[in-house]
Parts: sequence; structure tokens; C-alpha cells
Amino acid sequence: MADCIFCGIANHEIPSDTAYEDDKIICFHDLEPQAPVHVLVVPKKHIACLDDLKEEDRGLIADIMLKIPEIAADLGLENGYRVVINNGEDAFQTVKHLHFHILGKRKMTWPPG
Ligand code: IU
Repeated sequence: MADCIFCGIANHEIPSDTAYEDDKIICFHDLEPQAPVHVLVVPKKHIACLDDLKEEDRGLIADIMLKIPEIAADLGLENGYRVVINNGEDAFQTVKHLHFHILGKRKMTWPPG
């Protein structure tokens, strides 16, 4: 989608520090990490947020969920990690292209801020 930064990263028009990539997914290190390890798992298809998911995206979302533990293992997150989706304004979603944060290598707190 034009003017979407994460589409630009997925298309390699914008550089990123890529941790994993396949034909449907790109995972790259967050520019403003909130933990010692902080990557974003992004579907290459432009989907703005969870509310825009369609039945046809079922396989893609399953692929992402199954890939996350593999990426976490590759990043050495053997003690656990947090997966976050900020969905919509109240959740402070700043990039309107669905993405899954993986944060690790520090103790998380609960409830989240
Ligand atoms: P959010 O869930 O939409 O709030 O998270 C967007 C994340 O994307 C946030 O952690 C930013 O630091 C990160 N990010 C990035 O890594 N590279 C970019 O070019 C932009 C945002 I724009």
C-alpha cells in the first residue's frame, strides 16, 4: 500500500535490520527497542489492524503464530518473551499495518502500561 512504511520495508524499498523473512512474513528489529530484544513480525500483505482480518487471512495468521516461537528461539529467548499487538487508538497503535511485537531478554511487568 502506498505511503505505508511497513509495506515499504516488506518490499525492500525501505531498509530494515531483518531477523527473518519468507514469502509472506518479514521480521525486523524495532527502531526504538523497548527491551534488549524487540522485533516486529509483519505480514507482507497490507492489513491495517486485527479488525480488518478476513477469512482468507486465517492461514497467514496461523503461519505467523507458528513462526513466532521459531523466531524467538533463533533470537535466544529461551527464558520467555512477550508478544504484543497494539490494536487501534486506545492501544497506541502507531503504524497502521498489522504487526506482532516480540519483546525479550528482560523481566516484563503486568499489567502493561
Ligand atoms: P505500534 O504497535 O504501532 O505502536 O508499534 C510500531 C512500532 O514500529 C514501534 O515500536 C516503532 O518503534 C516501530 N517502528 C520501526 O521499527 N520502524 C519504523 O520505521 C517505524 C516504526 I515508523
